[in-house]
Amino acid sequence: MSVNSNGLLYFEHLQPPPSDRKPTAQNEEAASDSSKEKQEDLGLWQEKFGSFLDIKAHGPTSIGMDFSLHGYDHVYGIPQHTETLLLKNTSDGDAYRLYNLDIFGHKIHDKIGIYGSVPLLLAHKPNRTSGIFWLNSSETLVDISTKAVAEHTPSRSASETAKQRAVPLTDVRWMSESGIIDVFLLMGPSAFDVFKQFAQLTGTQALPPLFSLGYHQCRWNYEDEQDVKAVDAGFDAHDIPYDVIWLDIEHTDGKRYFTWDKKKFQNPRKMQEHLRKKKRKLVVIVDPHIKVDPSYPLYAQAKEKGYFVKDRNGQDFEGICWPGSSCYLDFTNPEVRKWYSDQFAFKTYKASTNILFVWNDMNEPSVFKGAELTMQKDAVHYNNWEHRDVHNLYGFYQQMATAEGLIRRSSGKERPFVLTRSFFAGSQKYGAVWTGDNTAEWSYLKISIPMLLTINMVGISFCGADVGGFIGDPEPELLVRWYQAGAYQPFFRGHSNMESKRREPWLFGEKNTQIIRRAIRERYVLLPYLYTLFYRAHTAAEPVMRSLWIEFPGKVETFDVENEYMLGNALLVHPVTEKEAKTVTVLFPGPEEIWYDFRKFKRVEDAGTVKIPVTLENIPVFQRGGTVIPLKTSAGKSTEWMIDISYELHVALDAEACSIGELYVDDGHSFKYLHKKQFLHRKFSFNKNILSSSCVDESGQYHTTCVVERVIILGFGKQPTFVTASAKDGKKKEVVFTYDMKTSALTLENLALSVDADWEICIS
Ligand code: MIG
Repeated sequence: MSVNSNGLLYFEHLQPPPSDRKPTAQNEEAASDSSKEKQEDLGLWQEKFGSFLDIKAHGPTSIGMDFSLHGYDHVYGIPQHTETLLLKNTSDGDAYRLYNLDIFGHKIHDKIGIYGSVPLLLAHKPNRTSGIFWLNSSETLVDISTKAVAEHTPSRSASETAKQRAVPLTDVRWMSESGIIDVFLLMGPSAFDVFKQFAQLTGTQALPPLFSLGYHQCRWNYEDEQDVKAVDAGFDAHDIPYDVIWLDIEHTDGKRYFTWDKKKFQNPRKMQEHLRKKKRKLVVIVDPHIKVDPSYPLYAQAKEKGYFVKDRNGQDFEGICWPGSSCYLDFTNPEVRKWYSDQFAFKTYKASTNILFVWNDMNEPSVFKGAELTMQKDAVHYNNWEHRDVHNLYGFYQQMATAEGLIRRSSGKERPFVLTRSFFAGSQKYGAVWTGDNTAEWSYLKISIPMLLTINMVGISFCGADVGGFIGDPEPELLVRWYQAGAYQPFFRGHSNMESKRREPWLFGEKNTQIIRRAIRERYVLLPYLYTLFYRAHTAAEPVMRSLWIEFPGKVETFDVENEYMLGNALLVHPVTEKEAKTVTVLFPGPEEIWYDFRKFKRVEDAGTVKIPVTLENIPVFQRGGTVIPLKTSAGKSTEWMIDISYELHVALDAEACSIGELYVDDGHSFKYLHKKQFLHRKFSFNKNILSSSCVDESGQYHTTCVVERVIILGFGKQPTFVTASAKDGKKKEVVFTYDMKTSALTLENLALSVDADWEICIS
């Protein structure tokens, strides 16, 4: 990698405003006057944007720099855009823009920034990954140009002639509106090294409470307590697991967050007690704009304490949002964050209980009638930072304060769950993100995969897209396909717009209900694996959802694949994103890899690109040979109903008839795994016809009565004669088994092997 090889390193020299040019109220008037001459007086100290005037208190500020990536022609990262996984050449179009915006009905294949930004770019060539982290939270543009250059190889001996060959080169140019050049070059050499290096700078994924990996049911809006109860009961009536029901902005008293609409929610505490008995949770929305209303305590207090963002004249910045005239809390101020997090205390947030968790929306921040629907850049934050300097951090800080609030209300004991729409580098420490207002069309289902892969690549594993598509009404087939895709993505929530028709999973006929039920149940059964992956994300910065190239860094054919991905290192997922699909074309990286159908256990015959037949029921998911996946033997009504359900291991053999995998278990909700080391981290390995369970981390201990009940070994070559199981220093006992000649799957039943003890299964 070389820096400034195109000579594009630059920075504005800060200069005192010439006294005759100093921006004043008069000049401002003058500028809004169309007289060109007067406008030029202020030169670069102001800018007009539509009807908005941006006065630059510090004058012109901008910085930029270029990087050349030698040998690379695949670059990724810098979310969030509705774009392909592989970043495109920008030389004949728009640059990628990083500027958090609320764009309702955003278009597909657009380089304008939406909602969140992470200024991390990754570059990959065979077996080598590098990263560039441009730490700047002002509006940023990234230009990318990939080309082939001639490389001259001098002759090594008299007999050899000098050679010319074409090698790829990618130039990346970063430009930011303000701030300093603060850039980190992450040298890998592997993608996993880059993830670790980035995590050292920005933190790792917070370990989610287990319930939040279940299915979430959301809508704008669930109307009232009766509606909530009825939807909750609908899940039981249709035997569909779910963990969380959500309340959007209409649950509040006039969009005053932390309050309840007294007519629709007369007894929110009782409603939560009802959900608690069902072992389920509630998530409510809490937006950052605060209604201008002196009788609203939150507004009155924040006003009095000076906690709002100011306009350039030092008054509280006022914008229009859901509640009408609103002020915006200045989350960049640590004192404001502390105060805000105190608002989540049970005694302060009336009728909130410990099953209530939080959703932060509109935190780009969204300002109706603002320039590009956001806050003016010349608004002023804590310590006199202009909004232009910190824009992309606004949502990050709100989520930080919210997560701290939820931790603090539990006296530091419980893990928070906070979903945010806006994000920045490091948001992974505070919870989950989603991709905002997508549309109920096939193309949005398709683009959600590269969008989520990109977000995962920059540290934020816990992300998802609204299942079904937020805007509009999905045809039933699309809804079904979206559930099947979402079931194998990190954050799994169905959500729909106010104008959309109701969309609870049982409203589309018995057949579709059944298929959706099956997809959600597959998700619940898979949770031990998913939770283990989140533990790896939390402790080792490994993304949960991975583009193929991350797992197969030497295989060029995987570098631009964005219609399938790996969930951890063991599952290959290829969601169906075409209407009326009869087949999907799956790329199975090979040839040394072996792949098995995750549900039918049968080995995939050929490597490479294979046409797999599908029906509406199928989710094309494949297990990689050499891996062990822990599952539950069945699903329950919610994650909490499943605590005692036993485990099942899927042991998929590789070419050497070996495999290896892990299981992480803890109480699923507290910080005891951290402070009291109450967890289990187990390893399962299969070698020479022996499957053994051992401990990965001796420092952790956790008691569970759960057992491993069933083991399915995929790709077992022959019918065994005898199978025994033994605890490390205990008695051997014979195991009941069945062998399926057609699939070569060997099933061992009624094992009752402790999860928290060492044991061995020998097959002869
Ligand atoms: O502009 O709170 O993306 O999920 O339902 C609409 C109402 C405001 C936008 C969010 C969407 C949410 C909606 N919000």
